[in-house]
Amino acid sequence: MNILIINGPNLNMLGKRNPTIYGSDTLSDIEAMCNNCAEKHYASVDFRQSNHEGEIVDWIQDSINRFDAILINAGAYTHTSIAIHDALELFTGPIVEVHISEPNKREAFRHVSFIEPCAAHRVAGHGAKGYEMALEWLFNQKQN
Ligand code: CA2
Repeated sequence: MNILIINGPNLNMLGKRNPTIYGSDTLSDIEAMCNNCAEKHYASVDFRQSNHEGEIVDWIQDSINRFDAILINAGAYTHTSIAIHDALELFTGPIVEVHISEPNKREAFRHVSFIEPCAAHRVAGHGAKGYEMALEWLFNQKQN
């Protein structure tokens, strides 16, 4: 199983600011955690981050027929991007939406997700560990 992991804007700042909301793990720590988890399941992950909406749309389009699943933390684009929503609709494999915090328990403008209608599963509010939980969910699907 080959999984594309997409991280949206500002997630490159993880572990460097706002530890009370997002914890102290850096994005590199999360990448290492995802690689370890995938290895245990004889799977591979391609872990990426971008601050640019169009680049994320390009990655999703290019992932069609190249990846079995997408795990996405679209950051603030979660709440604004119809373009990312439309690109995800083209992908036929499972999509998992991940958030470090629980946006539904924060400001009202974070309560809308344009990713959610495209996702087979959502993990939010579990910190960096949520990425591992999302991967484990995907691996369990494969067995069912
Ligand atoms: O909880 C999440 O994972 C979010 O996707 C994070 C986004 C936020 O806009 C979403 O509502 C929820 C923000 C990521 C910004 O990450 C930072 C990390 C450290 C310092 C500053 C920003």
